Parts: sequence; C-alpha cells; structure tokens
Amino acid sequence: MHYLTSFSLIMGIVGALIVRSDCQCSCTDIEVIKHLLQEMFEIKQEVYKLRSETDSIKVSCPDVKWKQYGNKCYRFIKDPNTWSDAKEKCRLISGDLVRIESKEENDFIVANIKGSTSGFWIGLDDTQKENNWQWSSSEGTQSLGNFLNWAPGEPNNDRGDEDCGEIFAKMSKIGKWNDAPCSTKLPYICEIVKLL
Ligand SMILES: [Ca+2]
Ligand SMILES: [Ca+2]
Ligand SMILES: [Ca+2]
Repeated sequence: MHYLTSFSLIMGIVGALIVRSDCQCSCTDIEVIKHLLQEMFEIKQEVYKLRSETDSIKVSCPDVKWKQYGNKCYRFIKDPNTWSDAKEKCRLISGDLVRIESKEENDFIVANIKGSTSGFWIGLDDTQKENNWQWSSSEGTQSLGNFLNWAPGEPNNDRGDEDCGEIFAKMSKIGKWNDAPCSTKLPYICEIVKLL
C-alpha cells in the first residue's frame, strides 16, 4: 500500500542519515524521531481508513431517471405540461422546477436538452408582480441570484401575457431563457436540491 511504501522510504532515509552522520544525535534524539515517525504512520493509517469509510457513504438520486450533477438531482421530462402543472408534477416526485444558479448548472442543462425541438420550463415566474422575476421553490419564492441568462430582448412579456420562464433548446439560442405564456405546454426540468 502507498502509505506503507512511504513509511518504509522515510525510515530508510532516516536510517541512512543516522549511519552517515558523525553520531551528532544522541540516542534520545533518535528515539524521539522514531517515535514521531511511528505517530505519523499511525495518523496516516487513520486518514486512509476514514477516507475509505467516507467513500462508502454514497448519496445518490432516487432512481436512474434522475441525473446527478454535483450534489443535486435533475429530471428532464419531455411530457408537455403547463408551467403550473409541471411545477406540481415536480413536487409530486419530491423535487421542484429547476432553479438555475450558475453558468455551470446552465451548461449541464444545455448538455441534456440538446436536440430537443422545444424549450423546457424552469422555475422562474413573474406571476405575483409583472417583471419581478422569482424562482419558485417548495420553501417559498426566492429572488433572482447573480446568474441571469435571458435571451437578447427577453423577458419581453409579449402580448402582456408572458409570466413563466423557459430555457430554449433550439440551437441558435440554446441555454438562453425566455418568458412565455404559462398556459403553453412544454417539457420541464425538475431538480432535487438535497440528495437522498
Ligand atoms: Ca439549482
Ligand atoms: Ca410577465
Ligand atoms: Ca418572451
């Protein structure tokens, strides 16, 4: 094992130094060094043991339909639904419509919606107050964070009737966000914030 090799190597080097030195070190010094090395070895053994124990405590998504990214789980559901039905269906499977908080999370979603012919609902809406966009969440609404990815000219509240957020999948604007009428039926993305 790696730590055994390291320990043998260190002991070998110390031994060689002791032999090659002009015996400047007292026997007590050598005993102290040996003792310290032994302690180092034992600490290393403990670290390896703890690491392997940590690795065995695997957290994971509920089933293979969910995709794991970081410590979150996502489902890309192609069955078209209105925004509020999509939100309800996400909640029925212990999730919520996705809340996109970073470019990395957006990129992960893009990689999973490539090739789709329509956009996907995400957890954005301005139904409570026009142009006051919020992320829906089972813990209540949350205001927009630092990461925003609206498509150019969006949100435009077209015809005064666009209060729900989608992420575009069409190649020219893939990954960009748009406001659309909430009654439109679109595929949707659910997210579980905490792994099970
Ligand atoms: Ca998220
Ligand atoms: Ca609106
Ligand atoms: Ca729009």
